[in-house]
Amino acid sequence: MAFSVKDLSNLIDMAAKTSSNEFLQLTQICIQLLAKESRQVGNLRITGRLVEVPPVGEAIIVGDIHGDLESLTHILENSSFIEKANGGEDILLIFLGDYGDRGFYSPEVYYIVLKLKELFPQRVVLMRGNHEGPDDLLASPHDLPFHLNRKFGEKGSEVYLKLRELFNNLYNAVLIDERYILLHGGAPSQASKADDLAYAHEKHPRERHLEEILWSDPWEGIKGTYASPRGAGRLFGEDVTDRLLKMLAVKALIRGHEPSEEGFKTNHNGKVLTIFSRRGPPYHNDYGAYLYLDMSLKVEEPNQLLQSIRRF
Ligand SMILES: [Mn+2]
Repeated sequence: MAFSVKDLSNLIDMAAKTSSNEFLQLTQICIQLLAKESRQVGNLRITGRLVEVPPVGEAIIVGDIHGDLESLTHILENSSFIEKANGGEDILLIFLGDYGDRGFYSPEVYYIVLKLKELFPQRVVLMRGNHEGPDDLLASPHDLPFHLNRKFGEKGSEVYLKLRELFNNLYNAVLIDERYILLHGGAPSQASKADDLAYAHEKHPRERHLEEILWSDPWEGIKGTYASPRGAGRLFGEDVTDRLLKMLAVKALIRGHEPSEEGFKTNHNGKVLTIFSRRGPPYHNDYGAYLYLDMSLKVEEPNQLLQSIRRF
């Protein structure tokens, strides 16, 4: 199926008009795609739910969307992802998780994201956020089921259960070799090897890696970790960041999870970059941001990431 950039509006149209059956089918296709992704998929090396990417080509990195269709549309249009992927360019579209909840267009956002995965399976990487958590650790308020019922009527519950199945197949983390580690919330403070990230979902809840990956936040001026006001995950200090970066032989941590007025912020002397890609209520940020990254660029110092930010 050939797709041109002009078809972005078609895609939005399809999302508006989708039936519950079509949505269910699309979700099932993506569950199967994700479940069978292992070892080598295109340029990607897959271990458990960790993706390793060689530092070549370009990557568009998208933070929390939370049902904000306008911001998602802006990013797709502005980055020309569909056009470039169709043209065979070496480009990845990586989502840091939190697709739904707290936004009216949560079903439509899911539809577009999943459709892109179906169309470009080797170029779209879907990570897990705390709003796609495991059964015992789901974010609250969780209004996705409400929006699915609004859109699909009584079939909304069936669609919701299918999406819950999808959550369990999303990725815990993405490692861009020698450059960056990407995950939704924060550094798993007890991790001692890459496999602790790759298999965090299998070790949950015996070990806290997955909880911290999905829920934690960086904090200044502390050593180790402290209890988080979120009630899950931890606040982690620069020493925890340093340990993770050293363990994975990368220079910076890229994550979403926290709204920031400018759409992005840095912590721990630039070694943690937060990207938040949705705008407006119920959050207080006037700007959203995403990253357009040339992966081949060697990282001399973590702050150079700021040049790759696209704010809107
Ligand atoms: Mn989050």
